[in-house]
Amino acid sequence: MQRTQIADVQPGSRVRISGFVENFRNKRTMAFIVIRDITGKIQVTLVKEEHPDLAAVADGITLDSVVTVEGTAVANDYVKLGGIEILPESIRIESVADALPIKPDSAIDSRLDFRWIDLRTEKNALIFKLQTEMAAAFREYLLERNFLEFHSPKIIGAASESGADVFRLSYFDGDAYLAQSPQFYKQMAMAAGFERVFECAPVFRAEKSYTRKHATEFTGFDLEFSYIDSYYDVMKFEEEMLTYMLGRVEKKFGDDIVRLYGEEYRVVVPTAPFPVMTVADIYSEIEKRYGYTVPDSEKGDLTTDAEHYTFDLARELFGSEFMFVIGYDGAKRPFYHMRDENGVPQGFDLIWRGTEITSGSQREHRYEQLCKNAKEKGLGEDVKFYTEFFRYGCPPHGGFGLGLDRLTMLFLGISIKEAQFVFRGPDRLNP
Ligand code: AMO
Repeated sequence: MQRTQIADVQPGSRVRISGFVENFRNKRTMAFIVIRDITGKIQVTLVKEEHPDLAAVADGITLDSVVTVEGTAVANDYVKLGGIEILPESIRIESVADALPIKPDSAIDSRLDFRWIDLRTEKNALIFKLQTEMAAAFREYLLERNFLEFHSPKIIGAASESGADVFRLSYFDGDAYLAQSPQFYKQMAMAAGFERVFECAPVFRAEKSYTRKHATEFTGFDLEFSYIDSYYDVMKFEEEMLTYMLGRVEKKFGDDIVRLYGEEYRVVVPTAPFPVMTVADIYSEIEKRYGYTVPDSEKGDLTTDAEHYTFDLARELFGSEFMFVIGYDGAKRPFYHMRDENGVPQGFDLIWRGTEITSGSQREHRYEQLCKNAKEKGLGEDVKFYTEFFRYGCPPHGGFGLGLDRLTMLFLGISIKEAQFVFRGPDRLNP
C-alpha cells in the first residue's frame, strides 16, 4: 500500500501512514498513539484485546520514534484531533527514539545543538514553509519580468563590501575570500548586457556580532537591473516586489502565523509607495518625539536603536511598517554607490518593523568616477578587476540586496538563530 500523508487521510478509507510519535498513552486495554508528519497529526486507537500482537509492538514505542501504521480511518466525534482515528491492522516501528535531550522551551543554544529535533514542531516547520513561499514568490516575480537567474562565485579574489568583515581562506599557494555579496558580479552581468539579473545564494560576513540579526552566513536575495534613471526606480521596484511577496505569504500562511506566533505578527500587506525619509529627518523626528539622540558624528548612519524608533515613526507618521531611508553620509556607504554633485550617495536602506532588511543604490557606472571613489576609500589595486568591468561600455544600473533570514525573523518575531535552518555565528559551526 502507498503511504498517505496525514492531511490527506479520509474517513472510510484504508491507509498507510508514517511519522513520528507525538504522544503515546499505553493503557491496560487500549493504546492511543498520536502520529505526526509534516502535514499534520492523527490518532491511532488500538484495542489490545482485538490485536494482542500489536499490543506487544506498541510496548516498544517511545516518544518521537518513527512508526508506520496500516489500518482503517474512521470518523469518531470523541477524538479531539480532527474527529478521526485510525484503527490499526499493523504497526511497525521504523526507528526507536531515545529520551529527547531538549524540549521546545529549552535554552536556545541547547535547542541549536539538537536542531533537527527542535525543528520537529509545527511552529518551527512554519519558518521554512514561509521561506519556501518567499523564495518562490521572489523568483516568480522576477522571472515574469524577464530577469535572468545567475550564479556568481562564492570564492573570490577581493573583498566586495569592506575588507574588515571578510573570511580569508587558503587557496592553493595563496589566499582567497568568501563572497560578502554578489555585488561585483551582479554589476558584471550589467556590463555583459544581461539587463536584469537576480540570485538567491549564501553570503558570508566575518562579523563578530552577537545580536538578534547578525549571522556569519546568510541567504541573500540580490538583484540588479539596467537603464534606470535614479535610485528611486530601484526603490519603486522593491516596494512593488515586497508588496507581492508579503501578499503571497499572507494568503498562504497568514492564519498559521497568527495561530502559532500570535496576533502581533499578523501579516500586514503593505501598499506602495512606501514612506521615504532622510537620515537627518529621522534623527530630528525621533529626538523630538522619543527623546532619542546620538552625537552629531554618528548621524550619518542609523544606529540600531534609531532603526527601532524608525518603526514607531513609520507607523505614527505614515501608518506603515516600512520606511525607506536615504541621505546617508558618503563615508558610511560603499564606494560603488553613485554620489550626487554634493557627494550624497544615491542609495537607500529599507527598514521593516524597525530592522534593516535591504541596502540598495544606483551604482557608479562611469569608469573614471568609480576609480576615484574607490581610491578615496583606499581601495585601488584590490578592486581593479572590478573597475575594469566599466571600461568597455556599461549601462546605468542599480539594484539591492535583501536578507532572507532578516525577513523571516521579522515576520515571526524570532531571532536570526531561529530563522536560519542551521545558524552560523562566531561561536557556532555545528551541527
Ligand atoms: P548589505 O551589506 O547591506 O548590502 O547587505 C544586504 C542585506 O543583507 C542582510 N545582511 C545580513 N543578514 C544577516 N546577518 C548579517 N551579518 C547581515 N549582513 C547583511 C541585511 C542587509 O540589508 N551589496 C549590497 C547590496 C546591494 O547594494 O545590492 C550589500 O551587500 O538584510
